[in-house]
Amino acid sequence: MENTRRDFLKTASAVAAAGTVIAAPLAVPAQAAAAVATAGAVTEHKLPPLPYDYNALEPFIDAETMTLHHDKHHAAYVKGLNEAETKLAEARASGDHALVQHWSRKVAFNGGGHYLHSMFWTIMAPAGKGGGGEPSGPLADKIKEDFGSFAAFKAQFSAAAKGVEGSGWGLLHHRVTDGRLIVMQAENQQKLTSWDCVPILGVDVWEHAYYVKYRNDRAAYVDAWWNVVNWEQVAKNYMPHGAPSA
Ligand code: MN3
Repeated sequence: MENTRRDFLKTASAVAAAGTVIAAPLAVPAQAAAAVATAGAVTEHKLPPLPYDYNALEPFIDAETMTLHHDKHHAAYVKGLNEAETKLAEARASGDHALVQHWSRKVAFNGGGHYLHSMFWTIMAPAGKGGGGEPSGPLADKIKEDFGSFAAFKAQFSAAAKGVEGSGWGLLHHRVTDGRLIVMQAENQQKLTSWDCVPILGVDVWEHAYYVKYRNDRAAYVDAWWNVVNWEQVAKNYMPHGAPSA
């Protein structure tokens, strides 16, 4: 115990000493630059490939929409997230707190976009080849328990998705605090979130998700979208969290 404490103190003083040296910019500029880079280390996010062809979800979601949505829109969120995290690290390192707030907002928006789109591609599959139908197993049981029936869940989820004000998402969450499944809306990519909720299913209701084929008829798009829901993947998204222990 005493040794550990002594080692810690020794390490701490070594760090303090190193900090003193690094703080002298003219003496060791290379180390100073390295210290800043370490403090702001960021992960590079990458656009995940679509798990199927662009036209695989036809006729319910058209190839042109899928191409633009994945290659342009999702790619822009990934780019925006990488930029925002880099700028945020720079703002923190320079102590510019006004910019910390600005880039934090950009991280939340673009990070939300990257996360939700990454999930969105995987919870869809070609109709009749993994897409459509109803869930089975523990997820089906839980939907019945929390909503009364699959039809009741579907009606509630559809209403939430169709009713999003402006751009956003209809989402099915697993609430980790009590294990319940709940339907919520999200505005943009990150607003109206609840901290104890993990999304396991979502439908993008931004106009870019449906306007090419469905024009202004969001309701028709949402109704058609059920034909390509990949329930096997949704069940996988649900299972890691599991039911809370009684
Ligand atoms: Mn989108």
